[in-house]
Amino acid sequence: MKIGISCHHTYGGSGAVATELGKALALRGHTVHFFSQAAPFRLGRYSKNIFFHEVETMNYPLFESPYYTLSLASKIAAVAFYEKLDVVHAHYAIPHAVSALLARQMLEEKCPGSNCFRIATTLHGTDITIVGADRSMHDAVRLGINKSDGVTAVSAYLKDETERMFSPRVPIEVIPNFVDTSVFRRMPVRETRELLGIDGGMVVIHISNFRPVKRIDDVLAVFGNIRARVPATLLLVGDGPERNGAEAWVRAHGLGDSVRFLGKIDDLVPLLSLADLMLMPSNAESFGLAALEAMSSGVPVVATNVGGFPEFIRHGVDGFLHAPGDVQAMSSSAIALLEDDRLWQRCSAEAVTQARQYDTALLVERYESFYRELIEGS
Ligand code: GMT
Repeated sequence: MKIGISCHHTYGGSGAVATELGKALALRGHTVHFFSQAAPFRLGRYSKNIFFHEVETMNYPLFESPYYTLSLASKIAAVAFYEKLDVVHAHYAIPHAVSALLARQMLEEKCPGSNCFRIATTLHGTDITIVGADRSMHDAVRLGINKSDGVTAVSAYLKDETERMFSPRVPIEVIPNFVDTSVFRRMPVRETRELLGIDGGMVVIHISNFRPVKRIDDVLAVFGNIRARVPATLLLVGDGPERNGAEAWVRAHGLGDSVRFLGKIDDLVPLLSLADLMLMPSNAESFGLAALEAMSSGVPVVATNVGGFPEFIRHGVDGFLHAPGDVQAMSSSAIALLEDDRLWQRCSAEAVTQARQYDTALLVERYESFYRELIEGS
Protein backbone atom coordinates (compact mmCIF):
# COMPACT_ATOMS: atom_id res chain seq x y z
CA MET A 1 0.00 0.00 0.00
CA LYS A 2 1.01 3.63 -0.42
CA ILE A 3 0.28 5.36 2.85
CA GLY A 4 0.49 9.02 3.85
CA ILE A 5 0.89 9.76 7.56
CA SER A 6 0.22 13.21 8.91
CA CYS A 7 1.28 13.88 12.50
CA HIS A 8 2.74 16.29 15.02
CA HIS A 9 6.52 16.20 14.92
CA THR A 10 6.91 17.41 18.50
CA TYR A 11 7.70 15.42 21.64
CA GLY A 12 4.49 13.59 22.53
CA GLY A 13 2.67 10.30 22.31
CA SER A 14 0.70 10.90 19.11
CA GLY A 15 3.83 11.76 17.11
CA ALA A 16 5.63 8.77 18.60
CA VAL A 17 2.81 6.36 17.70
CA ALA A 18 2.44 7.78 14.17
CA THR A 19 6.17 7.58 13.51
CA GLU A 20 6.67 4.09 14.94
CA LEU A 21 3.65 2.92 12.93
CA GLY A 22 5.07 4.37 9.70
CA LYS A 23 8.47 2.80 10.33
CA ALA A 24 6.89 -0.59 11.03
CA LEU A 25 4.69 -0.38 7.91
CA ALA A 26 7.74 0.51 5.82
CA LEU A 27 9.57 -2.56 7.16
CA ARG A 28 6.61 -4.64 6.01
CA GLY A 29 7.07 -3.37 2.45
CA HIS A 30 4.58 -0.51 2.31
CA THR A 31 5.60 2.91 1.04
CA VAL A 32 5.12 5.57 3.68
CA HIS A 33 5.02 9.34 3.17
CA PHE A 34 5.21 11.44 6.35
CA PHE A 35 3.75 14.96 6.40
CA SER A 36 4.79 17.22 9.24
CA GLN A 37 6.20 20.65 10.08
CA ALA A 38 9.59 19.11 10.81
CA ALA A 39 10.96 15.58 10.87
CA PRO A 40 9.04 13.67 13.60
CA PHE A 41 11.25 13.22 16.66
CA ARG A 42 11.39 9.41 16.40
CA LEU A 43 11.90 9.16 12.65
CA GLY A 44 15.64 8.53 12.90
CA ARG A 45 17.41 7.38 9.79
CA TYR A 46 15.62 7.00 6.49
CA SER A 47 14.75 3.69 4.95
CA LYS A 48 14.08 3.05 1.29
CA ASN A 49 10.32 2.94 1.83
CA ILE A 50 10.05 6.14 3.88
CA PHE A 51 9.67 9.67 2.54
CA PHE A 52 9.35 12.81 4.60
CA HIS A 53 7.58 15.91 3.25
CA GLU A 54 8.20 19.00 5.30
CA VAL A 55 5.18 21.29 5.25
CA GLU A 56 6.36 24.86 4.79
CA THR A 57 3.90 27.60 5.61
CA MET A 58 3.68 30.66 3.41
CA ASN A 59 4.61 33.98 4.95
CA TYR A 60 2.71 36.94 3.57
CA PRO A 61 2.15 40.30 5.27
CA LEU A 62 -1.64 39.83 5.42
CA PHE A 63 -1.34 36.42 7.12
CA GLU A 64 -1.03 37.18 10.81
CA SER A 65 -0.29 33.55 11.52
CA PRO A 66 0.84 31.02 8.91
CA TYR A 67 -1.98 28.82 7.53
CA TYR A 68 -0.56 25.42 8.43
CA THR A 69 -3.84 23.60 7.78
CA LEU A 70 -3.95 24.86 4.18
CA SER A 71 -0.26 24.27 3.55
CA LEU A 72 -0.59 20.72 4.86
CA ALA A 73 -3.67 20.08 2.69
CA SER A 74 -1.86 21.38 -0.40
CA LYS A 75 1.17 19.21 0.33
CA ILE A 76 -0.95 16.08 0.87
CA ALA A 77 -2.89 16.79 -2.35
CA ALA A 78 0.32 17.23 -4.36
CA VAL A 79 1.98 14.08 -3.02
CA ALA A 80 -1.25 12.03 -3.33
CA PHE A 81 -1.56 13.14 -6.96
CA TYR A 82 1.96 12.15 -8.00
CA GLU A 83 2.41 9.12 -5.73
CA LYS A 84 -1.16 7.77 -5.98
CA LEU A 85 -1.58 7.34 -2.23
CA ASP A 86 -4.13 4.71 -1.18
CA VAL A 87 -4.64 6.01 2.35
CA VAL A 88 -3.86 9.17 4.28
CA HIS A 89 -3.70 8.44 8.00
CA ALA A 90 -4.32 11.55 10.10
CA HIS A 91 -3.05 11.38 13.67
CA TYR A 92 -5.13 13.89 15.60
CA ALA A 93 -8.49 15.12 14.36
CA ILE A 94 -7.36 18.69 13.92
CA PRO A 95 -5.77 19.94 11.91
CA HIS A 96 -4.67 16.66 10.32
CA ALA A 97 -8.02 15.03 9.52
CA VAL A 98 -9.48 18.33 8.35
CA SER A 99 -6.41 18.98 6.16
CA ALA A 100 -6.78 15.49 4.66
CA LEU A 101 -10.42 16.25 3.82
CA LEU A 102 -9.41 19.49 2.17
CA ALA A 103 -6.64 17.73 0.27
CA ARG A 104 -9.17 15.25 -1.08
CA GLN A 105 -11.41 18.09 -2.23
CA MET A 106 -8.43 19.75 -3.89
CA LEU A 107 -7.69 16.54 -5.79
CA GLU A 108 -11.31 16.03 -6.81
CA GLU A 109 -11.36 19.60 -8.08
CA LYS A 110 -8.18 19.04 -10.06
CA CYS A 111 -9.15 15.64 -11.54
CA PRO A 112 -12.89 15.07 -11.26
CA GLY A 113 -13.83 11.41 -11.02
CA SER A 114 -10.32 10.29 -10.05
CA ASN A 115 -10.02 7.53 -7.48
CA CYS A 116 -8.96 9.45 -4.38
CA PHE A 117 -7.23 8.21 -1.26
CA ARG A 118 -9.16 7.02 1.78
CA ILE A 119 -8.86 8.92 5.04
CA ALA A 120 -8.10 7.08 8.30
CA THR A 121 -8.11 9.19 11.45
CA THR A 122 -6.66 8.15 14.79
CA LEU A 123 -7.83 10.01 17.86
CA HIS A 124 -5.13 10.24 20.50
CA GLY A 125 -6.88 11.92 23.35
CA THR A 126 -6.05 15.52 23.85
CA ASP A 127 -7.61 16.24 20.42
CA ILE A 128 -10.90 15.10 22.01
CA THR A 129 -10.60 15.71 25.74
CA ILE A 130 -8.87 19.09 25.65
CA VAL A 131 -8.93 20.61 22.14
CA GLY A 132 -12.24 19.02 21.16
CA ALA A 133 -13.83 20.05 24.45
CA ASP A 134 -13.12 23.68 23.61
CA ARG A 135 -16.27 25.16 22.08
CA SER A 136 -14.28 27.00 19.42
CA MET A 137 -12.92 23.72 18.00
CA HIS A 138 -15.82 21.34 18.63
CA ASP A 139 -17.37 21.55 15.15
CA ALA A 140 -14.00 21.26 13.42
CA VAL A 141 -13.23 18.08 15.36
CA ARG A 142 -16.70 16.67 14.59
CA LEU A 143 -16.18 17.34 10.87
CA GLY A 144 -12.79 15.63 10.95
CA ILE A 145 -14.33 12.55 12.58
CA ASN A 146 -17.54 12.27 10.57
CA LYS A 147 -15.98 12.83 7.17
CA SER A 148 -13.14 10.36 7.69
CA ASP A 149 -13.61 6.96 6.04
CA GLY A 150 -12.50 5.22 9.21
CA VAL A 151 -11.72 6.33 12.74
CA THR A 152 -9.71 4.64 15.47
CA ALA A 153 -9.20 5.59 19.11
CA VAL A 154 -6.27 4.50 21.23
CA SER A 155 -8.40 3.13 24.09
CA ALA A 156 -11.95 2.07 24.91
CA TYR A 157 -12.03 5.04 27.29
CA LEU A 158 -11.30 7.45 24.42
CA LYS A 159 -13.85 5.77 22.16
CA ASP A 160 -16.51 6.21 24.88
CA GLU A 161 -15.51 9.83 25.49
CA THR A 162 -15.64 10.60 21.77
CA GLU A 163 -19.08 9.00 21.46
CA ARG A 164 -20.33 10.91 24.51
CA MET A 165 -19.00 14.26 23.30
CA PHE A 166 -19.56 14.04 19.54
CA SER A 167 -22.19 11.33 18.87
CA PRO A 168 -20.22 10.46 15.72
CA ARG A 169 -21.94 8.96 12.67
CA VAL A 170 -18.98 6.68 11.96
CA PRO A 171 -18.05 3.63 14.07
CA ILE A 172 -14.86 3.99 16.10
CA GLU A 173 -12.47 1.06 16.28
CA VAL A 174 -10.14 0.74 19.26
CA ILE A 175 -6.51 0.11 18.29
CA PRO A 176 -4.36 0.66 21.37
CA ASN A 177 -0.85 2.11 21.54
CA PHE A 178 1.94 -0.37 20.95
CA VAL A 179 5.57 -0.92 21.84
CA ASP A 180 8.46 -2.63 20.11
CA THR A 181 9.27 -5.15 22.81
CA SER A 182 12.51 -6.11 21.06
CA VAL A 183 13.74 -2.53 21.53
CA PHE A 184 12.15 -1.60 24.86
CA ARG A 185 13.88 -4.19 27.05
CA ARG A 186 16.34 -3.91 29.89
CA MET A 187 19.90 -3.38 28.75
CA PRO A 188 23.14 -3.11 30.78
CA VAL A 189 23.19 0.18 32.64
CA ARG A 190 26.69 0.70 33.98
CA GLU A 191 27.61 3.29 31.38
CA THR A 192 24.35 5.25 31.74
CA ARG A 193 24.73 5.19 35.52
CA GLU A 194 28.27 6.57 35.21
CA LEU A 195 27.26 9.19 32.66
CA LEU A 196 24.51 10.41 34.96
CA GLY A 197 26.72 10.15 38.03
CA ILE A 198 24.22 8.00 39.91
CA ASP A 199 26.26 6.04 42.47
CA GLY A 200 23.54 3.98 44.07
CA GLY A 201 20.02 3.96 45.40
CA MET A 202 16.74 3.53 43.56
CA VAL A 203 15.89 5.33 40.33
CA VAL A 204 12.42 6.78 39.78
CA ILE A 205 11.45 8.13 36.36
CA HIS A 206 8.75 10.36 34.91
CA ILE A 207 8.46 11.05 31.17
CA SER A 208 6.05 13.61 29.76
CA ASN A 209 5.63 16.95 28.08
CA PHE A 210 5.17 18.67 31.44
CA ARG A 211 1.68 19.98 30.83
CA PRO A 212 -0.75 20.55 33.74
CA VAL A 213 -2.61 17.30 32.90
CA LYS A 214 0.52 15.35 33.93
CA ARG A 215 0.36 16.63 37.56
CA ILE A 216 4.10 17.18 37.95
CA ASP A 217 3.45 18.48 41.49
CA ASP A 218 2.25 14.99 42.42
CA VAL A 219 5.34 13.40 40.87
CA LEU A 220 7.46 15.61 43.11
CA ALA A 221 5.33 15.11 46.22
CA VAL A 222 5.42 11.32 45.84
CA PHE A 223 9.15 11.44 45.23
CA GLY A 224 9.59 13.60 48.36
CA ASN A 225 7.82 10.86 50.38
CA ILE A 226 9.95 8.15 48.74
CA ARG A 227 13.16 10.04 49.58
CA ALA A 228 12.15 10.27 53.22
CA ARG A 229 12.31 6.43 53.32
CA VAL A 230 14.54 5.20 50.50
CA PRO A 231 17.72 6.63 48.92
CA ALA A 232 16.62 7.49 45.40
CA THR A 233 17.14 9.69 42.34
CA LEU A 234 14.29 11.11 40.25
CA LEU A 235 14.85 11.40 36.50
CA LEU A 236 12.52 13.89 34.86
CA VAL A 237 12.50 13.40 31.09
CA GLY A 238 10.78 15.90 28.80
CA ASP A 239 10.01 19.54 28.94
CA GLY A 240 7.03 21.85 28.97
CA PRO A 241 5.15 24.59 30.80
CA GLU A 242 5.30 23.01 34.28
CA ARG A 243 9.07 22.61 34.32
CA ASN A 244 9.96 26.00 35.81
CA GLY A 245 7.56 25.50 38.71
CA ALA A 246 8.97 22.02 39.27
CA GLU A 247 12.52 23.35 39.38
CA ALA A 248 11.49 25.97 41.94
CA TRP A 249 9.83 23.26 44.09
CA VAL A 250 12.94 21.08 43.97
CA ARG A 251 15.16 24.01 45.03
CA ALA A 252 12.76 25.04 47.81
CA HIS A 253 12.71 21.48 49.19
CA GLY A 254 16.48 21.04 49.02
CA LEU A 255 16.17 18.08 46.62
CA GLY A 256 18.45 19.52 43.92
CA ASP A 257 20.98 16.69 44.28
CA SER A 258 18.46 13.91 43.82
CA VAL A 259 16.23 15.30 41.06
CA ARG A 260 17.65 15.42 37.54
CA PHE A 261 15.91 17.44 34.83
CA LEU A 262 17.10 15.74 31.64
CA GLY A 263 14.95 17.61 29.10
CA LYS A 264 13.77 16.03 25.86
CA ILE A 265 15.54 12.77 25.13
CA ASP A 266 14.75 10.54 22.14
CA ASP A 267 16.49 7.34 23.22
CA LEU A 268 14.59 6.29 26.30
CA VAL A 269 15.78 2.69 26.53
CA PRO A 270 18.99 3.36 28.54
CA LEU A 271 17.06 5.50 31.03
CA LEU A 272 14.19 3.03 31.39
CA SER A 273 16.71 0.23 31.86
CA LEU A 274 18.09 2.14 34.83
CA ALA A 275 14.70 2.86 36.35
CA ASP A 276 13.09 0.93 39.22
CA LEU A 277 9.77 2.75 39.10
CA MET A 278 7.79 5.07 36.84
CA LEU A 279 5.37 7.67 38.21
CA MET A 280 2.44 8.74 35.99
CA PRO A 281 -0.06 10.60 38.18
CA SER A 282 -1.94 12.20 35.24
CA ASN A 283 -5.36 13.77 35.64
CA ALA A 284 -6.41 12.20 32.35
CA GLU A 285 -4.58 9.96 29.92
CA SER A 286 -6.22 8.42 26.89
CA PHE A 287 -3.66 5.63 26.85
CA GLY A 288 -0.28 6.47 28.38
CA LEU A 289 2.37 5.29 25.91
CA ALA A 290 5.27 6.16 28.25
CA ALA A 291 3.88 3.72 30.84
CA LEU A 292 3.64 0.90 28.28
CA GLU A 293 7.24 1.52 27.17
CA ALA A 294 8.31 1.44 30.82
CA MET A 295 6.49 -1.85 31.42
CA SER A 296 8.12 -3.41 28.37
CA SER A 297 11.45 -2.40 29.95
CA GLY A 298 10.49 -4.17 33.19
CA VAL A 299 9.66 -0.98 35.08
CA PRO A 300 6.54 -1.19 37.29
CA VAL A 301 4.33 1.90 37.02
CA VAL A 302 2.42 3.75 39.72
CA ALA A 303 -0.28 5.64 37.82
CA THR A 304 -3.82 6.94 38.19
CA ASN A 305 -6.95 4.85 37.73
CA VAL A 306 -8.21 7.07 34.92
CA GLY A 307 -8.48 7.00 31.13
CA GLY A 308 -6.69 4.18 29.36
CA PHE A 309 -4.37 3.19 32.24
CA PRO A 310 -6.71 0.54 33.74
CA GLU A 311 -7.00 -1.05 30.29
CA PHE A 312 -3.39 -2.27 30.42
CA ILE A 313 -2.00 -1.73 33.93
CA ARG A 314 -3.32 -4.38 36.33
CA HIS A 315 -3.48 -2.99 39.88
CA GLY A 316 -1.32 -5.05 42.22
CA VAL A 317 -0.12 -7.30 39.39
CA ASP A 318 2.19 -5.24 37.18
CA GLY A 319 1.74 -1.79 38.74
CA PHE A 320 -0.52 0.23 41.00
CA LEU A 321 -3.43 2.55 40.21
CA HIS A 322 -4.85 5.23 42.49
CA ALA A 323 -7.19 8.19 42.22
CA PRO A 324 -5.68 11.37 40.74
CA GLY A 325 -4.31 13.53 43.55
CA ASP A 326 -4.10 10.67 46.06
CA VAL A 327 -0.44 11.32 46.83
CA GLN A 328 -0.50 9.22 50.01
CA ALA A 329 -1.74 6.07 48.28
CA MET A 330 0.68 6.53 45.38
CA SER A 331 3.55 7.08 47.82
CA SER A 332 2.67 3.92 49.79
CA SER A 333 2.59 1.79 46.63
CA ALA A 334 5.82 3.34 45.36
CA ILE A 335 7.63 2.74 48.66
CA ALA A 336 6.28 -0.83 48.87
CA LEU A 337 7.67 -1.57 45.41
CA LEU A 338 11.05 -0.05 46.19
CA GLU A 339 11.41 -1.69 49.62
CA ASP A 340 10.11 -5.16 48.81
CA ASP A 341 12.36 -6.84 46.26
CA ARG A 342 10.07 -9.87 45.82
CA LEU A 343 7.12 -7.61 45.04
CA TRP A 344 9.28 -5.60 42.62
CA GLN A 345 10.55 -8.72 40.82
CA ARG A 346 7.01 -10.07 40.42
CA CYS A 347 5.56 -6.78 39.16
CA SER A 348 8.52 -6.21 36.82
CA ALA A 349 8.16 -9.68 35.25
CA GLU A 350 4.37 -9.30 34.93
CA ALA A 351 4.84 -5.88 33.33
CA VAL A 352 7.10 -7.36 30.64
CA THR A 353 4.57 -10.15 29.98
CA GLN A 354 1.69 -7.70 29.78
CA ALA A 355 3.57 -5.38 27.38
CA ARG A 356 3.97 -8.29 24.95
CA GLN A 357 0.21 -8.16 24.35
CA TYR A 358 0.83 -4.73 22.85
CA ASP A 359 3.78 -5.59 20.65
CA THR A 360 4.20 -3.47 17.53
CA ALA A 361 3.93 -6.50 15.23
CA LEU A 362 0.42 -7.32 16.50
CA LEU A 363 -0.96 -3.80 16.35
CA VAL A 364 0.58 -2.89 12.99
CA GLU A 365 -1.31 -5.84 11.51
CA ARG A 366 -4.51 -4.35 12.94
CA TYR A 367 -3.77 -1.05 11.19
CA GLU A 368 -3.00 -2.86 7.94
CA SER A 369 -6.36 -4.67 8.04
CA PHE A 370 -8.06 -1.41 8.90
CA TYR A 371 -6.57 0.31 5.83
CA ARG A 372 -7.48 -2.66 3.62
CA GLU A 373 -11.10 -2.52 4.74
CA LEU A 374 -11.22 1.19 3.89
CA ILE A 375 -9.70 0.63 0.45
CA GLU A 376 -11.88 -2.39 -0.37
CA GLY A 377 -14.99 -0.61 0.87
CA SER A 378 -14.45 2.36 -1.46
O1 GMT B 1 0.03 13.70 26.52
C1 GMT B 1 0.97 13.49 25.77
O2 GMT B 1 2.00 12.94 26.10
C2 GMT B 1 0.89 13.93 24.35
C3 GMT B 1 -0.33 13.42 23.69
C4 GMT B 1 -0.28 13.71 22.22
O3 GMT B 1 -1.31 14.09 21.75
O4 GMT B 1 0.73 13.52 21.56
O5 GMT B 1 -0.48 12.03 23.96
C5 GMT B 1 -1.74 11.46 23.75
O6 GMT B 1 -1.57 10.45 22.76
C6 GMT B 1 -0.75 9.34 23.18
C7 GMT B 1 -0.59 8.40 21.99
O7 GMT B 1 -1.80 7.85 21.59
C8 GMT B 1 -1.36 8.66 24.39
O8 GMT B 1 -0.55 7.59 24.81
C9 GMT B 1 -1.46 9.70 25.52
O9 GMT B 1 -2.12 9.09 26.62
C10 GMT B 1 -2.28 10.90 25.06
N1 GMT B 1 -2.23 11.96 26.11
C11 GMT B 1 -3.30 12.27 26.85
O10 GMT B 1 -4.39 11.75 26.74
C12 GMT B 1 -3.07 13.31 27.90
